[in-house]
Amino acid sequence: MKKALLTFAVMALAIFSAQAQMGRGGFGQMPQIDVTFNPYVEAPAGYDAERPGIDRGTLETVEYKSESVGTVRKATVYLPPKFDANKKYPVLYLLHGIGGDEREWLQGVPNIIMDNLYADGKAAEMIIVMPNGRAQVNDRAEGNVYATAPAFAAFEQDLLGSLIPFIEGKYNVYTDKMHRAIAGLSMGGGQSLNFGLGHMDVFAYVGGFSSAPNTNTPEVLIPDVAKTKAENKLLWMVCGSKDGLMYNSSRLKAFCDEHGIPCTLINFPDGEHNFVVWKYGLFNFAQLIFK
Ligand code: FER
Repeated sequence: MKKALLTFAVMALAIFSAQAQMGRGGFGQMPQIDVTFNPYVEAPAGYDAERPGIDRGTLETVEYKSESVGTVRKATVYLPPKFDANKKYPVLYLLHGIGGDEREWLQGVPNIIMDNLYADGKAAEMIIVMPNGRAQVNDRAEGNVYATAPAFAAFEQDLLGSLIPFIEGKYNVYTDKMHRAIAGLSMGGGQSLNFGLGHMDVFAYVGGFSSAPNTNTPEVLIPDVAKTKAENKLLWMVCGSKDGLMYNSSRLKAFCDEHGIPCTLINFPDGEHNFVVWKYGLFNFAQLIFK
């Protein structure tokens, strides 16, 4: 009887801790890699709240012809306050998750976060392009969205071959790697790490927020340590401490630490797989690029 009670207690504890590790990310229990995180610094109160009386940027939707998909595709574009067509801007490509499209990031009020940063003089002026990263003919987030994961990989061709040339034709923007950044949330984080580190001649600044299982292994992302050290200017990540996807970020951080590659990973306290973490990601990443 005593033994049965003990067995029950041990089992209950095991189930409890497994659930605690899974968190609300809900993507199953994954091996967690032991890693030294960078310090978490709380974002100031109101950083994501509309502030009265400040200059505001604008949001617009653009359409471009995708050579690789064979359709006309949409992207949301943020232009900074006092946008001036005669001025040249750098560009941040900001990518969404598995359940999203070119409008998903609007839930994270990127325009408000950026307007506030500009009011405080804390970010370089930039254009933000929020594309649809599901590069297939029907790119709506409908049905079993997990089955559309291959289209997120296929976005590499659309981005490099069609979207970037379109943006660089439509807007007065710089066209060198030092003036291009790529970041994203979840599937978009995986895309950013894959495409950004895979094309260091195109993007100098790379950010992954709660990056998903589409993230390549560190050995694939960084086949040449010396080259990455020389060519990448920023590798910045954040993930919620309760997000079951943490291992995608932590194994890359561990690899970078082992090989002396500058890399940041912030463990967002009690963070889940949601816009609390992703807004924080944009707020911080935007202050580090194009400077
Ligand atoms: C998975 C778990 C999560 C996966 C993708 C995700 C393709 C993406 C989540 C998101 O974008 O929010 O196993 O496989």
